Amino acid sequence: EARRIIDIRSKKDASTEDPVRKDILDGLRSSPPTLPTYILYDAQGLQLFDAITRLECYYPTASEISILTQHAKDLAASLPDNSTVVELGCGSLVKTRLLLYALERLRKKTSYYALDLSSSELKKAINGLDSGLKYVSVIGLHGTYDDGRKWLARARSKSSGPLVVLWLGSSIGNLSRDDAASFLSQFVKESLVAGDMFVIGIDRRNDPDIVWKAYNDDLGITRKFILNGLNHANRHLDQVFRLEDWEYEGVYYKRGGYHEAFYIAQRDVDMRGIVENESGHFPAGARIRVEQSWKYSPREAAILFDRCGLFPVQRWTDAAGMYDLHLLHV
Ligand code: AVJ
Repeated sequence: EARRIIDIRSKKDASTEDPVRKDILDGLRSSPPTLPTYILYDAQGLQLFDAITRLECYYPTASEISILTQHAKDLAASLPDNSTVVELGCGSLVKTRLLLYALERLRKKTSYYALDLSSSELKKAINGLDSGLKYVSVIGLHGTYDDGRKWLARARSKSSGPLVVLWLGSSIGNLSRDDAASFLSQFVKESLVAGDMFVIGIDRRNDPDIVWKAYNDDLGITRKFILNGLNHANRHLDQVFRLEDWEYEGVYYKRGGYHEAFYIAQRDVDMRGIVENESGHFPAGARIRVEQSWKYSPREAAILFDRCGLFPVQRWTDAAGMYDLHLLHV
């Protein structure tokens, strides 16, 4: 019997104008030019990302899995009874299932809501969980982070039970430090109350070579993942990107502590037909940024939480000291 998915996408997505197209064009016109990071996560992109998480070089997933394998029981025990757990970007649920099964073993009644952007991948993920769960209920939420935050605010006003927001995989790294602070603050202010909790997994500022290799694997899976974003963009832009015109490049900025993923023009590319004016012209070597992956030292993470009204409860780290899982309360 299939688990339920609730479509929480905001109405404007259903109107005639295409908001994804607008985001793409806005990004291309800005300087430096960018593409929205979420274009990486269509159904194909989610599958490629899942392949990345199985690469040996992509250590954040392995680190987070090792933390959860060791400490899921502690974490489950630290969450309130009868809580509503909402996960931002649940992906394949390989990691989350460790927590859900720990909650089940502790017989802790929990309503788990898995939010993601692709309903087909979401369906596979939630229906791949053990169908015999008695204490943990599982429901899918189809929408963006923004839709999720608004949904949570409504859930908050309807129920007085504790809310827990789960944000794994160092996805927070895709926001700049300031944007991460605003994003978390907005959740705290609009959707949560005192006693609610956040569980956040964050990659550390590790050895620059190791970080760079995590985003530049020998099999070229990351390259495929990033370049697939152009296929997704093409579905909203009348196929303006010719895939052979673009190549992937990853750069790690050691001082700032972030990795950037770019599309590099392989020859002179003219998209002025669709992006009017000079910003539609990309000479060979020109770059379009699609992703940043910010890393946090434990100190930087503490500063971030402090700015957002989140109080540290506990922190679990992997044996190699490369990754942290934070439990925080509002
Ligand atoms: C899932 C957003 C955390 O930025 O490390 C992996 C995505 N991009 N390889 C990251 C990603 C390239 C990943 N996050």
